[in-house]
This record gives sequence, C-alpha cells and structure tokens, in this order.
Amino acid sequence: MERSRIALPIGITLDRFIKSKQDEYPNAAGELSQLLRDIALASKVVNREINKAGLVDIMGYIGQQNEAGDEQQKLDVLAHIRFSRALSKGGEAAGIISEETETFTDFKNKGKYVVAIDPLDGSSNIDVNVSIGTIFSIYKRKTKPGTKLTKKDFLQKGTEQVAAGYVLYGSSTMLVYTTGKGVNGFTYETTLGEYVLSHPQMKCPSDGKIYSINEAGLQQYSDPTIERYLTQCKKDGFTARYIGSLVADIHRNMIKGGIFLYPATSKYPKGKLRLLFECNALALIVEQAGGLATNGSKRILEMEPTGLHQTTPMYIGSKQLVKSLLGQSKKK
Ligand code: AHM
Ligand code: MG
Repeated sequence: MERSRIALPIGITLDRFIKSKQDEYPNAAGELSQLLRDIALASKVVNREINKAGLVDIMGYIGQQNEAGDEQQKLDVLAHIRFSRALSKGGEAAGIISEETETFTDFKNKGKYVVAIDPLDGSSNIDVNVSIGTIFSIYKRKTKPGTKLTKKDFLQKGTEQVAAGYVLYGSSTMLVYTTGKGVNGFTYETTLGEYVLSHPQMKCPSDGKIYSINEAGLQQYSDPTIERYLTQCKKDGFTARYIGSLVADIHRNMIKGGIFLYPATSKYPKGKLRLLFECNALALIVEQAGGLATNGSKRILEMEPTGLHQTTPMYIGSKQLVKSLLGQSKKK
C-alpha cells in the first residue's frame, strides 16, 4: 500500500466534534454534549441490532399496537428500550417521550433537558431491508430541574428545540444533527465503532427536481393544491421518489434537492406524521440547512403543540419547491 494512503487521517469523530463545539461556549457545563453522546451510543447499539435482524429472531411484529394504532415491531420496541436506557443512565435527560409510548417517562433526576424521540421510524420497512431511521428533539424542560416533569415540558414549539437530529440506518449509517448553528452529518465507521464527520455544514439545495409523496392516496387528499402542484411538477420534468421511510426520504432530498409531502388524507384527516417525534426535528434540520418546512399555512416549527401524539400535514424540503407549493395554494 502506498505510504500516503497509510497516513490518511480518519477525520473528526463525533465525540471530538461535540467537544470542540462545547469549547466554543466557556460557560457550557457539557450536559447537552453528554446527551448527544448518549443518543449516539444508543444508535450504535440499535444499528447493531438492525444489522443482525435477519440472523436472529427479532424481526416481525410483537403483537401490540402503539398509540397511533400501528403494529409495533420487535425492533421498534428494542430501539425504544435502548434509547430510553441510554438517556436515563446518562442522567442529562430528565425524561423522554417516545412514539412507542402513550405518555412521557420521568427519569426522576436533576437533568435540565427532555427528549422527544421516534426510536425507529419507518418500521414497516424493517422486514424488507429498506432504510429506517431514528428522529430526536431535545428541549430544555420548562419546569424546575429536580421537580416532577409535566406535559408542559414536552408540549413545546419546534422553535424551542436546543438540538435535533436523525440517524439513518441505510447503505451506511449516518447521524445528522443540529444545535441551531447549521447541520453536520457523520457516517458510522463500523470497524472503529465511531461516527466520523463526513458531511460538514450540510446545505439542502435551494431547488430540485424530486417530489416524494404517497401518490396512491392522492384521491383521498382533501386539498386540491397537491394535485395541482404535482401536475405542475410533472410538466416541469420532475422525478418521483418515495421510500416510505421518512428519514431516508428527507435525507435524499437534503442531498439532492427535493420536496416531501404528507398532506391530510381521508385516512389521516390531520396528517399522519407526528409533530413532536417526527416533524419538529426534521423541520429544524431542513431549515438549518436552508430549506423550508410548513403544514400548508404555518411553519412547522411555530406550531403550538396541544397533544403529545399530535399529527400534522407536512411539506418540507428545498426552499424554492416549498415556496412554489405554497404559491399554488394561493391560487385556490
Ligand atoms: P411510523 O412512525 O409508524 O414508521 O410511520 C411513519 C412513516 C414515515 O417514515 C413515512 O414517511 C410514512 O410513515 C409513510 O406513510 P405511508 O405508508 O402512509 O405513505
Ligand atoms: Mg415514526
């Protein structure tokens, strides 16, 4: 092997990156950094479990339904346990609300933060080896640390997030996160067991030619804007890409430029995607990367949550594409 190749640096690991960001704030006590590390560690364990899913009997349904009535699969449950355990043992999160549970869990510690998480999104794709993801939001709790957590601590607007991220378990595993100062993406180096900075300062292209929607349900979409918009996209030579795994669809659009649409349907009159576990985190990331995220009339990040499992329509992606969709809706 050439000498120069041997000497190639491996790059910046997630741990070192988080530490360097913390050092930019002399008064930071390092709690948020530790919390991010706890999430990263749990994601590595989940990644390991996903990778061996075909080898051991952990695939398939567990025979229960979660809050939204979806069949829970074994890996959803495992991922929920892994993230909850990492966060409770880490001690920096005061509690967690997960898509897999009806209400929040209070870790009964002095942590300043709370976490809203979808531990394994796109779980209907697990059995068919399609990419899946984890989505998380971190907020400062509203009530005083050391006291009982209340719903109020979790029912915060997306603008209040102090950090948010996703993990994509795809052809490689990536962790992408923001603390409100741009977006950075890290690829998991399996032999080292480390996330390495691979996508510094990610920018979502301002325009694109990809639309992602479950078009089969189009006749159910109550809003005629969607049909009009898609007709325009087709005339403009767009291509359709829909994985049905939110993190994967958003990640692709972040890299290539595109728009993801999940409107209200007759099956899901208020939209399918959960504001607290899915939409807020992705909206912050996409906005931080230069894109937009709206429910059709309001920025996702400015929606006032009223329920822990509240859902919303969401249109998210490249700035020009979301703007043009909103332009169509004005033509009503
Ligand atoms: P889940 O949280 O139960 O996995 O559901 C969310 C998923 C998203 O990943 C994806 O964008 C969407 O559901 C797909 O829904 P549909 O099958 O209705 O197109
Ligand atoms: Mg989900």
